[in-house]
Amino acid sequence: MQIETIETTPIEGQMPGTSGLRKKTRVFMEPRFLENFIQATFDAIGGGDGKTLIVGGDGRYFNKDAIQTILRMSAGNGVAQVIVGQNGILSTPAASHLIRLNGADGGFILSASHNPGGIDEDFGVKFNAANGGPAPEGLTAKMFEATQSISAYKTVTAPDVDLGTVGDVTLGEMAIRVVDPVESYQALMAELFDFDAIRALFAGGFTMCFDAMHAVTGPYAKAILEGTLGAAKGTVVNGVPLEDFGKGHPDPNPIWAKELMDLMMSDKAPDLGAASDGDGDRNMIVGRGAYVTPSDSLAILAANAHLAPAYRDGLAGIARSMPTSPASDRVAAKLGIGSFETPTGWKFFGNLLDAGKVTICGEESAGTGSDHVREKDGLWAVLLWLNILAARKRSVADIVAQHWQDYGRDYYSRYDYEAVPTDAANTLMAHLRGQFDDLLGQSFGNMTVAAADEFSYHDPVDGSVSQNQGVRIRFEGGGRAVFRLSGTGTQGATLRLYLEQYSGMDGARDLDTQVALADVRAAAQAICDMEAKIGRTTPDVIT
Ligand code: VG1
Ligand code: CO
Repeated sequence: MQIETIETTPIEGQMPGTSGLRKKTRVFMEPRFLENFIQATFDAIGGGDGKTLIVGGDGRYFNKDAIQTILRMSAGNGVAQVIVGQNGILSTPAASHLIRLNGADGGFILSASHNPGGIDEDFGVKFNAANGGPAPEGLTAKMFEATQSISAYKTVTAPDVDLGTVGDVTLGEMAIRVVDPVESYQALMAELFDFDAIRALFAGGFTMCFDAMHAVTGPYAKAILEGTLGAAKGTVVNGVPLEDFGKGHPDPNPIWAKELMDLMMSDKAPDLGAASDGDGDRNMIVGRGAYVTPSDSLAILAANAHLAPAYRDGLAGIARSMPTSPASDRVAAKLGIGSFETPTGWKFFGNLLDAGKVTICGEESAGTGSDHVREKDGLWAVLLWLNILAARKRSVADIVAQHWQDYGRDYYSRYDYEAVPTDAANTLMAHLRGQFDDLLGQSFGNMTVAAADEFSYHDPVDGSVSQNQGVRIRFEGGGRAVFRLSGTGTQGATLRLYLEQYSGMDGARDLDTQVALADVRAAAQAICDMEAKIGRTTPDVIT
């Protein structure tokens, strides 16, 4: 098969964000857009010669076409072998596992995660490295550089490869192995958790609703929860992946998984409610009448992880992204293990996990994971919760309440302001950055500023420094506001305002979250001069 070199010119805007390159689907479908980015990735990793890659995606619109392009370009770039999920399906954590299991050189994951899918919605490409984790900043910088100087890409002319059947095929000299997307992931979960105990839990009448949101976790959740663990048929809802996710936002939070939330707050609620996102790396956990914030979930999972076989010997350490509440820090302190604060995005956990400094990581955006892969893992979090519930034989609400009693409560909420004109968002951030010194000791309503700065991360493993990772304002009395601009949006800027208030050990633990955060919210909005800078204070989404 003849390798073809096709001339091209750089296309603007191919800088990967928090989690890969994410754009409107129609942008990805423009001539050479995907090709340029894929070739730039090959160029950044020193070419494809002799390499083994994993390829798969979350099944959204354009997934199959993009995979065929990537297969042809892999053959054009001399790749030796590609392992691809049947019908092009792989969840992000399953792809991470396949990279590690097969000693692959990396992998392409096609997904815009929690963003909606469809021809008029969003698409994305992530490249994960040989450790199974998202490309670190050094690599994404190289990829971006390559997009700016690209002059040609390599491909082959060939008909589409049949990805519908598990087995081995070839594309020219390149071997392609089509694998069941669930099989090896399920085997890994069976190693980590006490499946017998979870089976006994379900056999004893425990009920659950898992909302796969018409996204990639449907087949995984059905096989594991209903198939292997004996959960009742119908436990998994919206379990068939659709190209447009049934026109929903596959984002597992109380807003976009509202049906599940309503069920869990009703008198028909099962014992556990859970949901995952487009590509299967996020999770939402709700008990009967009790929503668990992702920051609390991380802390509770860390505090109870020893109840699952994989973590029986304890944790090496815990890492959380900076905007995530410090609830997990308190657990680390009690356990006498290290705690780390990283910038937003899973790529920053990779070094800590590889170096064995941490075992469990999490983000406020509903991402939790461990050293079993190098991605956050939605179903893993659900299974760890199930394992803990099976061991402790208490309700989710009880476990959360007990945790707050032992550690105090971190009230937490995130406000998202979407499609803000980019200039206005930048002006607001500049305004914040310009007043750090003046803010110290100033009062806004009931809140007095104790510290104000911008987060820079010094990676303790490789010494790299990542600047401008978000503005932090700490208030006296345990309040905090964090401001940052999203790196996953596809329209204008998304301003994220993260609010938290610690109850202390003796404070009220049963307040309504928004009531508990009213003072810190008012102070935060005053400090950034929100109304004047972006023309509104009411967010699009509150989680
Ligand atoms: C968001 C979240 C971040 C998460 C990222 C990718 O980024 O805040 O915590 O890691 O999405 O998640 P941002 O820059 O928009 O705030 V997903 O499920 O794409 O893989
Ligand atoms: Co995701």
